[in-house]
Amino acid sequence: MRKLLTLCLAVKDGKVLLGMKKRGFGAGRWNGFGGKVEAGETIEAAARRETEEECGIVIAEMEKVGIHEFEFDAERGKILEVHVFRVDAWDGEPVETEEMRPEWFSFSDIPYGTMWPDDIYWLPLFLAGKKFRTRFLFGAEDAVLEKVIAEVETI
Ligand code: 8OG
Repeated sequence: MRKLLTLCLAVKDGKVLLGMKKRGFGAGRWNGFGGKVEAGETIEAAARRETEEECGIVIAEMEKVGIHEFEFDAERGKILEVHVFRVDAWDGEPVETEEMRPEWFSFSDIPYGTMWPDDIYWLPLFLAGKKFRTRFLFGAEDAVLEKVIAEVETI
């Protein structure tokens, strides 16, 4: 079984916009914005919808830069396929919502200690403008048990 999700990271002037997830899956961690792709929805439409819902900005320009496949040891066979977008232009200003508290972070000051444990392996590629495909297997307490990180030319 495969579930499609999106993850959107806005960048501007050497900073990336993250949000502190306040509830649900990944609560207590800084992350980009995104969520599940709904039935009948394109991946891009889901990325726009979730980003607006979670921090109020309306995406004007974005590019797909990566695809992750996440699997949990306790739930083998269920793959979370997360499509990652770099957001280069948008309308509005980020605002706190019930789900996320947005904040800008310098590329040199990313809070990896309070992010998903896989992020430290691929976010540097993202910040360097690379495209990537990854696979991660998580164990207890989301420890990374296996990882494959490939830089690619096209997504
Ligand atoms: O709808 P919901 O908030 O549950 O969607 C989960 C969000 O978290 C979605 O944007 C995809 C993202 N996400 C995962 N796993 C991981 C991960 O390991 N690292 C990062 N950075 N984001 C993840 O589902």
